[in-house]
Amino acid sequence: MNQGVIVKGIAGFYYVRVESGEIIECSARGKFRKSKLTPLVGDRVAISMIDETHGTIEEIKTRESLLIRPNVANVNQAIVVFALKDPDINYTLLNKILIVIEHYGIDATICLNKSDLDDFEFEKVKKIYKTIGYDVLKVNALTGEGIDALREKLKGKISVFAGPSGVGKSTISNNIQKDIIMETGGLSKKISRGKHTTRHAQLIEVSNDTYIVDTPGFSSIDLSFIKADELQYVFKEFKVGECKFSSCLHHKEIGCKIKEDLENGLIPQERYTAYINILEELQDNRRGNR
Ligand SMILES: Nc1nc2c(ncn2[C@@H]2O[C@H](COP(=O)(O)OP(=O)(O)O)[C@@H](O)[C@H]2O)c(=O)[nH]1
Ligand SMILES: [Mg+2]
Ligand SMILES: [Zn+2]
Repeated sequence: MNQGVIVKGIAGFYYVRVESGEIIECSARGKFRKSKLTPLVGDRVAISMIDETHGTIEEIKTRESLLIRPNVANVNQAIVVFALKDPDINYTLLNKILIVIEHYGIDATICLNKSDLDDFEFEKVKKIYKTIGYDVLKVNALTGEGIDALREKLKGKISVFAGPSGVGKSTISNNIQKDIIMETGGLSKKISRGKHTTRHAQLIEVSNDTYIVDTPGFSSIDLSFIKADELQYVFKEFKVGECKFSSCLHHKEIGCKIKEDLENGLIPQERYTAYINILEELQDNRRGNR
């Protein structure tokens, strides 16, 4: 049996990249349909071969994560792209994206592009987000500066890019792919997209066992699926277990450990402010929905 990863799916066919580097066109065993388990791009699978280029998916490995939009399994990390300038960083959006990523249980790396336009904002972002455990990279997608460090972060993982439009996601992604093609002497196989098929996400192989998802994730950030009293758990710098009040929202309560951490500089003020703003937004939504 061959092991591989589904890099594309179209109309009931799945394209599985196997260990030899070949792409095998596969159909799935009927048992998956019966158990309502649909193979997804990103799934790690075991296949049996029908002939040299065709196979059958026999087994789908347990998924480590599952994104809904784009619908991709086993994404390990999100590269959250913002521009240092043009457009300016929208911190509310950055925090909301990080919340969604935490909710999915995948890692996040913050990638700040357009380093040529600014050298002041980067230190500010780094100070806030490195403190709380996110890696913060600086790149210039036009010159390729910083792209090597980003490529290093991608190694051995399935990564999705996220961020608002105009920040340089496509330019970064192209830059990464361009270098890959040069590395492999033009052998990199880009799978052509069928002209009349629905647009599905696919994986682009950038080096051995290293993939990027071809469409950006988290395009619209709707946090209404998070309950107000659960928001605290997706702020990873909040040591919520240490707050002595079990139902504390760390807002107006007196003697709260989170607010103590804030005063002692263990939680950045910007993050606490974001927490309060989003908390009130979630509470308002609930009231509005009644
Ligand atoms: N000055 C500068 N412009 C950049 C850089 N990277 C991308 N751009 C420009 O920013 C604009 C938006 O880039 P694009 O990749 O389409 O952004 P996307 O919407 O996030 O995919 C384009 O005009 C790019 O040429 C950079 O590092 N520096
Ligand atoms: Mg784009
Ligand atoms: Zn508290």
